[in-house]
Amino acid sequence: MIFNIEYETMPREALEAIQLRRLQATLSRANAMVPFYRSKFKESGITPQDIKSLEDLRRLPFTIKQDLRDNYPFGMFAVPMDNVVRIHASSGTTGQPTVVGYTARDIDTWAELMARALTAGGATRGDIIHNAYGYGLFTGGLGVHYGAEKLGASVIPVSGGNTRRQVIIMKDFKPSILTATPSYSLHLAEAAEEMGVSFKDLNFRFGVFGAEPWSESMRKEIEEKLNLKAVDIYGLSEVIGPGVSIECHEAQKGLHLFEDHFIPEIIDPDTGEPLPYGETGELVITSITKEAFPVIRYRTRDITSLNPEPCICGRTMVRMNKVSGRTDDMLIIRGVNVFPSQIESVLMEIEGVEPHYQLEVDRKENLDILTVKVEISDKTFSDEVKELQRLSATIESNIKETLGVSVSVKLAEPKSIARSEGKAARVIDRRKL
Ligand code: DLL
Repeated sequence: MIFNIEYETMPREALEAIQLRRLQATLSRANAMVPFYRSKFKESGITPQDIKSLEDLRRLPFTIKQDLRDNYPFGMFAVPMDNVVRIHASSGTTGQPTVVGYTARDIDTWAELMARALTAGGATRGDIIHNAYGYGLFTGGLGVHYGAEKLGASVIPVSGGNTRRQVIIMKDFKPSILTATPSYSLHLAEAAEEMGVSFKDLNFRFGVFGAEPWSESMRKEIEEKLNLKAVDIYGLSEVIGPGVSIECHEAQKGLHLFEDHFIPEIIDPDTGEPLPYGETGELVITSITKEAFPVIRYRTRDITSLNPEPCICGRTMVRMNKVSGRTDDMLIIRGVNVFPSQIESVLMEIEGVEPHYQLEVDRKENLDILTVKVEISDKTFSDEVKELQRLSATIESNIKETLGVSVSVKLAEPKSIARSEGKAARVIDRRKL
């Protein structure tokens, strides 16, 4: 570790003192510069000066995605526009895009965080990073890119897409680290196989996968198919982009959250009440060093829990468990709550099934119907009809047993489900059409 090791292994008391100081400065700036925060604070009868301890943070109101949309595009910026050097935006697939800005110092902070993240994942200066996160308004590509350069590694800015060319680059340049969404990494593996390139002959040591939920079983699948160690990275554009938290390569268990820049809380998504360490709920983040776009008690909608136990790697920062999904991706099927990643977990444990699936939700006669469409392997595809019926029945009963929900299963031909070049679209909810 070469970056700010003193923060990552700091005793809690010292860390909290830094957090409080940075929080107070952020609140004052937000209050002075962002009309939205000023009126929110006023409404709740709180001034930044009232926040005298980290516990006081709970007295502040939440910020939600709709607040960012209401202030589209630049209304939440806390610096004059001539201090903003970069703008990113979310894709807006679930409504109006949210727009975020960075000062030159923010870009530097982000690069430093990503360098720390890559270091925790196991990267060093000598590594060659094949960066297949999309470059553009999405924060994945440029986020990894700046971090890799800050670290001194060599980055290949290949972005997403043009998959066959990526395989040739992997073969010829011999990168040692792959950065991509988990779903795109499987697409790369498939393309390589079609081109007669084996990951066993490539040089990858590990991969840094994130930007979408992926289960532990998917991790196993990726590690096997790509012949590398897979670590999970988390982030969101509203908070900074990738680099909010990452697993260390030593433990691969829980994502260390960079608490010198972000204060995490877990709340009950229904009541907004804070939950203690260990309990699962919605992650809320307050940024404490961002200049252009600070967020105060931002409700991420991501479901996870926090673990304060020290890690075998030596970092003392709190760990987030793997995000199981977003509150708005949760399917409620006849009263049962299901996350796509839970279905994924069950599917990946079944022989003959490929890691490509889609969930279709319909409503018939006032009943929710969930259809799990999953690809089968070439070998299974040539099996007798009776065998396929048995496989279908096994999937249905395993899902029913594990998640308590009845689904109907459609076995799909190999390579028939659309591949993603970024975040996979796992759910088609026709109830919303
Ligand atoms: O996805 C930033 C990112 C880029 C993270 C590359 C990691 C790697 P957004 O496009 O704003 O930013 O989407 C953020 O994606 O609120 C989560 O719902 C989801 N997400 C991100 N990382 C993970 C992860 C980027 N490791 C939204 N596991 C977040 C599960 C994730 N979900």
